Amino acid sequence: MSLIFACVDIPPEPWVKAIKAEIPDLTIHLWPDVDNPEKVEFALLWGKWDANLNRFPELSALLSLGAGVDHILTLENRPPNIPIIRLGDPALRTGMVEYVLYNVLKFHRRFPEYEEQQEKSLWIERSQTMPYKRTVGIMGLGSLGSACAKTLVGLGFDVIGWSRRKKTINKVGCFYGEQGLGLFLARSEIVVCLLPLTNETRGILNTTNMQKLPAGAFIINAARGGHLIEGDLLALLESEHIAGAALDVFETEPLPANNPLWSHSKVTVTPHVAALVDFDSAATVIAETIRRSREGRPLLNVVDPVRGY
Ligand code: NDP
Ligand code: OXD
Repeated sequence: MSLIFACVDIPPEPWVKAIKAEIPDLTIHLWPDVDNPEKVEFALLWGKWDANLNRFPELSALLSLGAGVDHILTLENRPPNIPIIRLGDPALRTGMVEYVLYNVLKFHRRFPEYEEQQEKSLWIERSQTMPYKRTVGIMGLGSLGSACAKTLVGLGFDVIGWSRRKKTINKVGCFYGEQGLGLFLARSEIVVCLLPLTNETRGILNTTNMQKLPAGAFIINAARGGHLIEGDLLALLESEHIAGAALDVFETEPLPANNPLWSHSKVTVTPHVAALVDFDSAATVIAETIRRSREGRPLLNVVDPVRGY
């Protein structure tokens, strides 16, 4: 039994070590070096690449090295009918809550304005808004979105959320479906995108939708670059309808040096690091998938390829 590690730009050594510590008898091949393709049962995948997985006739699961699976669903030669597993690493929730909290508090407490003042040695006291008077809207109430929503509720924010299906989360105003989107956006003073990238959600942060946000709203995108139309955001920052943005993900990554977002005074750029996996906890989750598959037990975190997440 073996696993093929096929992750673009990810150094394999720490992964091999962490997974082998969990399952010592698992052979791990590094793409493209495989002597016995017919023995490969699992593929651990990340990034955009053109590898043909049909080389492995005995594949029994495609495992994502991250929570997102858009990179697997868009693989040109994806073998059909093989379960796709998203990474349910608890470290991702921790990291995402920290990233979202940091940026929500930054915008809520007007830190971009104080940073600008400091550059000019200006001592100006700005008004402070109580968190219960600040509405934070979370797009996507899944594993990451609901963890962020609950943390923000704990700090006293007025939290609303938007999902595909109806949801109930204590103290979170839940909107859902296309019919709920407009009402959700109209109230979101700080909007956080934590949606998966699917045919339905691609380009969702466009001019039409961002114009529905209250004037002076802030955008936090920690999901996928494909959710946000960068040109639309730049125009709305220019018109001051959007007051600022924290962006962790981009249509093209790494973000090209000549992209205007890098130097925009109202935009904070981070290099897709909002939530990073932890080798040890991720390896435990990966090993659990492999054991379940070997033992014929139901797999966890299985993706619905039609739904796209
Ligand atoms: P989940 O699959 O747990 O949750 C997805 C949520 O989005 C669900 O609430 C789902 O609704 C909602 N959703 C999906 N499609 C729609 C739609 N068409 N309309 C409204 N709501 C929709 O995902 P995670 O929380 O684990 O992760 C979200 C994304 O975050 C990942 O797909 C990945 O792209 C990104 N990510 C980014 C990281 C980073 O470092 N920047 C790190 C980790 C993840 P419902 O509840 O009704 O099903
Ligand atoms: C993920 C990511 O999907 O890091 O886990 O983007």
